Amino acid sequence: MPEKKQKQSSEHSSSQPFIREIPENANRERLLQNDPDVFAAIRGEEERERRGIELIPSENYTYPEVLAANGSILTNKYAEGYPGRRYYGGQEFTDRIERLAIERAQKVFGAEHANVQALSGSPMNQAVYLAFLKPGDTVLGMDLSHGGHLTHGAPVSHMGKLFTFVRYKTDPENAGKIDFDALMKTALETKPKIVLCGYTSYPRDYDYEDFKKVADAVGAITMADISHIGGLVAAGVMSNPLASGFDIVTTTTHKSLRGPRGSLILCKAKYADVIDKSVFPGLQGGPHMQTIAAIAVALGKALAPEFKQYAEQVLKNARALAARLAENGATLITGGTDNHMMVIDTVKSFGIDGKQAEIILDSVSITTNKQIIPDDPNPPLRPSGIRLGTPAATTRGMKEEEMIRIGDWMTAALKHFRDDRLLGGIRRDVEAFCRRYPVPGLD
Ligand code: DSN
Repeated sequence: MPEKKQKQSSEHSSSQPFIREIPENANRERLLQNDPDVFAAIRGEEERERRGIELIPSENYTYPEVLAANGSILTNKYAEGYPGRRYYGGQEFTDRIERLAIERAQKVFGAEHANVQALSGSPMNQAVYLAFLKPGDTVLGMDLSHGGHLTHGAPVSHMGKLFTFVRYKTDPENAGKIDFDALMKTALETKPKIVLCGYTSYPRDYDYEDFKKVADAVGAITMADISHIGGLVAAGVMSNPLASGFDIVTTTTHKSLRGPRGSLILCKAKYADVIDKSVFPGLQGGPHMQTIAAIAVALGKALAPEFKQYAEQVLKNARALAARLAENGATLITGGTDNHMMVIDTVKSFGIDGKQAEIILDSVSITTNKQIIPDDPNPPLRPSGIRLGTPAATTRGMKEEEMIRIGDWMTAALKHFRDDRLLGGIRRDVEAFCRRYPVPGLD
């Protein structure tokens, strides 16, 4: 090898980094100097997240380490393909990162195969449908108003137009139970290719074995979208559909899992190839390597014993908050919760719709979201309820005692929403209370 080249390669070896370490805040400082408008908006959001109680059940505060990976120079790199099989050069580190994310996902969830590239929740589910279905094929999925997701066949979604989604419902008067005899009958009549369970507003756990029986009776693939409870399944505090023999499990990584905005598709080894090809090149181009690095970090955290304690506390907090809200006169859809979330029928409880309730709670620095309830007579932008959950508040260190205070503030505000003085007082109390609970990545 010529002398010059040898010298270059030793200069650039990983044991002798030739880049300077950038001081932690230098990039923020540059943003402040060069784009004060964007900087100010980010600062505003930081302050909002610190000042109030975050109860949207699909949100969380991620780890500082995830923020570091997600904001890294990995955003510069194109990496179409999979580790060891890329289309562009320079993949030494991206391959290492993606392999780490895959191995950790397999370990955390007990999965035979993991794809970590789908950009977020919607493409993740689309990739699964497109892997197994032809246009017009049938999927059995949960009705949107009973807790299903937009990508589970809502008529306004592209997937709802491309495939035939047949909806099943729950019995809100009977703890949200699903009638599996009826589901079996529907499956035998409609011959779905996929039997899908999963939710965004279903406050209960599933019996995955029953879904599997239905799917097996018609030779369908079993698919569970556990986006909301991904962290709780990872920690082993809620049932894992893979343990019941499910074929495909999808989850976003930014909800109870506390990672970056991304997703995982977990599946049996026999589906690895069809799933990987469906994500790339079927649906997407270059994966977001900064996100994949941040997913690897979050999955590393999920393997630690502290994460199980966190997940257990999320559930305890949800039970405590649900119990207090019910004691204070709130009507909870299905009568309670088995997971991290609850849905309140605000029309029945307080005589106001979900949009009004969301605005009232916003005004006292408690963030929730308006929510349709089963077979809601009201439209989605003015539905009959709100949805709330405990992952984010638990991340800040709040426990059952704090949940009781939050339940009291919420019901006082919703019952006496015309009393501006009372609302002002609650807001001050909430904001003073929040100062005691640090936000990871900010405090
Ligand atoms: N937007 C997410 C949720 O809040 O459940 C799912 O897409």
